[in-house]
Amino acid sequence: MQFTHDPDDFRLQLNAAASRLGFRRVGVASLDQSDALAHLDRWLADEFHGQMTWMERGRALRAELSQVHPNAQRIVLGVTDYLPADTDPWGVIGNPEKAYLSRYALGRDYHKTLRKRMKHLAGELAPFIDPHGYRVFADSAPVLEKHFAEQAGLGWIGKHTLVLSREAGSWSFISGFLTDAPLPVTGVTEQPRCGSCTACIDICPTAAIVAPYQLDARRCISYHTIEMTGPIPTEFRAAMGNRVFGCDDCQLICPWNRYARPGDAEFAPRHGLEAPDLLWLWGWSRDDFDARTAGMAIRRAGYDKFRENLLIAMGNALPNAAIGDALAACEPATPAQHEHLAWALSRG
Ligand code: B12
Ligand code: SF4
Ligand code: SF4
Repeated sequence: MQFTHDPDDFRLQLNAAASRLGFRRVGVASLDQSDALAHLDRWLADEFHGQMTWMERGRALRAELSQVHPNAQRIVLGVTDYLPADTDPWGVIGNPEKAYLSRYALGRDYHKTLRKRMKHLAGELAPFIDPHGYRVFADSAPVLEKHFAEQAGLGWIGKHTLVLSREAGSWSFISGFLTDAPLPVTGVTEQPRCGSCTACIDICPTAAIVAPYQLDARRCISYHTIEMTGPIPTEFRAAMGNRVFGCDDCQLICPWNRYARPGDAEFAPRHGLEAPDLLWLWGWSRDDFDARTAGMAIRRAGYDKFRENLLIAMGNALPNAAIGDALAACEPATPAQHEHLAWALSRG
């Protein structure tokens, strides 16, 4: 298959279609990833992935993208902003009676929404290359998304390991598709602009960014509150504060996020979860949880895990009479809840 159209015209049309579909920026990269794979191998060898054994199992596929999509030749990546306006993140983090949920998780689950948009975008390329075989993804395929986003010119990987850009910071999701079409690659990679800044490393409550560009997930609150099962290690519990689903501190402090754009309406907060009272969340039944998290990323953690996280935040809120009473009345449903409850009560 050959690409016979004018590459500049292609880029213009690609950008126009992408912005109609709600992507701030898109780009096309080749599949070269040797340096990134070396970093991945070191990360796995250091066991920084913890219980995320799917990262280990997916290593071979990440390295051989033609196994993820047959005859893959190019990868198209897009970024979509999600930061909701005026949700006062530091105000919530600083108030122990509230619970902090990551800003990415306040609205609709991005996985489905962005895969759908990417599918539309892939379809819009038909005038240039038809038919082309493609596979869309949004954090849903074994692909080193950040590396390719960087290669496609969408930003650079910061010391906190997230992709950020000069025009809009890091509050963005990455999604894309692999295609068997030999599309012209776009753009130049963005000049890294972390310089001598170490703000994200310094502020991390659990010292999870163990060196610039290296994150030990086993220390990261996002991993503790979303990915891992079982009791969260004691050494991290006090530092978690009231962060009950994910963590944003390394982004909140980043100077480039002064340029953040307002988030896509699809990811606007639902059910008042931008600043909920801890006790309101604790009062949720399983049915309440199911009803109020339908179509949202929080649903993935599950009710029991969510309450395991809440118990730690409640321990961190003591002394507080109402929260103390709720803890005293708690009947734990999982071994981790048992352990977190005992820890929380010990702080009263
Ligand atoms: C596993 C995972 C996690 C893990 C581990 C994170 C990590 N840094 O690896 C945990 C659960 C901790 C996590 C947390 C979060 N995640 Co996450 N996660 C992923 C996932 C599935 C894979 C990431 C991966 O490949 N890790 C492997 C390691 C090797 O990669 P890495 O640390 O990024 O290292 C790269 C560079 O830093 C560099 N590098 C590594 N070592 C070195 C050393 C030197 C010297 C140099 C120069 C470079 C270098 O090379 C590596 C490869 O490119 C991606 C989706 C995807 N399929 O890519 C989403 C993804 C990275 N997550 C995302 C988000 C939003 C988050 C959170 C913000 C959610 C939250 N608010 O709680 C946090 C942020 C925490 C943080 N500071 O990274 C977004 C990031 C979007 C963006 N703008 O970058 C992604 C891309 C999902 C998406 N499709 O939007 N995540
Ligand atoms: S998400 Fe939180 S815990 Fe994880 S690296 Fe960033 S600041 Fe540290
Ligand atoms: S806080 Fe500083 S070091 Fe960290 S990503 Fe932002 S600019 Fe880079």
